[in-house]
Amino acid sequence: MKIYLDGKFVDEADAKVSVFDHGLLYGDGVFEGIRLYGGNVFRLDEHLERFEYSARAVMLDLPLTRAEWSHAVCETCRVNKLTDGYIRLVATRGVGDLGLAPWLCSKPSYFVIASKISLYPAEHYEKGLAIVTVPTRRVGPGAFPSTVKSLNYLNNILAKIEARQAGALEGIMLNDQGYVAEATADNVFIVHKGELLTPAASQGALKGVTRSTIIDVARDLGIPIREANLTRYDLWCADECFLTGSGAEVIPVVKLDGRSIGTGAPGPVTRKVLAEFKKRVLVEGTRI
Ligand code: PXG
Repeated sequence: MKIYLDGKFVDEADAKVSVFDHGLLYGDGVFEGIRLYGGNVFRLDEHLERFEYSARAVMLDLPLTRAEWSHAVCETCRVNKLTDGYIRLVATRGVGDLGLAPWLCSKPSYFVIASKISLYPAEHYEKGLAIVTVPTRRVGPGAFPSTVKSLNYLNNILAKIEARQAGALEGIMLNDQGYVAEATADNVFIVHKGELLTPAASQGALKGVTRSTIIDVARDLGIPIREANLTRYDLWCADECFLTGSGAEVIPVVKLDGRSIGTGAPGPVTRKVLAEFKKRVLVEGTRI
C-alpha cells in the first residue's frame, strides 16, 4: 500500500511520523474518514469542507488547498488501485518540542491513507443492533466543540470500551444535560409518529456527512425531519431508531439498554432511507 505523506507517495513501511509530532504528543490535529464506493469518493467536497472547518477551529493552517486535497485523495485511490474502501485524511500540527506550544511546530504534517474497511456483519443490518447508553458523557461545547473532528478521540474511545464491556457494538452518549448527543462514532435518528428526529450539533453531535445525506434523503422522499432534543426515553419509546456514519452507513437499532424499540425489528422508514442512501453513495461525490 502507498501512503501520500507530506506531498510524496511512500510505501506503507516507510510511512512514519516523528515521535515529536504534536499529533502524537498531544492529539493536536484533525482528520476525516471518507468512503469510496465503486470509484466514487462519497461527498468528498462536504468532507473537505468539514476538514477545513475542523482545522480553522483549532487554528491549524492546512498545507493544501481544497483542490489539492481533492486531487491527493483521488490520486491515492488510483495509485492503490482501489475502487471501494475507506479514506483517512490527517493533518497534524507537525514536529515541535516537548511543550504544548503549537507555534513552535515548524509546519503541519499530513497524510492520506486509502484502504479497505471492515464493516458490521450483514446480519446486523437485517436484524438490527442491540446497544446501550454508556456512562461517559460527550465533551460539552464550553470545553471543545463536537463539530470538530480532532485527533482527540479519547472521549469516544472510552465510551466505545464501555459499550463493549456491556456486550454491545455501539453506545449512546448523552451530553451534560442528559440529552442524547450521538453514538461513539455515529449519529442517531429516531422515527416518532412518522417524523424523523435527530439531535442538533448544539446537543453534542458531530455534523455527520451521512447524517446530512439522510436529511436530504428524507426531504426528497417527503418524510418530515427536524432536529430535536432527545432523551433516552424518546429512544426507548421511539417507533424506530437507526445510526448513521461513514463506517456504519445506516444501521437499525432494535434495542437500547435491554428495552425493545418499536416492534423490535428494523422498521419501514429505516429500510426506506437505507435503500435510498445505498443508491446515492454511487453517484453523489467525486469520481477518482
Ligand atoms: N460522530 C462521531 C463522533 C464520528 O466520529 C460520526 C458521528 C458520523 O459522521 P460521518 O461524517 O461519518 O457520517 C462520526 C464518524 C472509524 C470511523 O475509523 C469513524 C467515523 C467514520 C468512519 C470511520 O472508526 N466517525
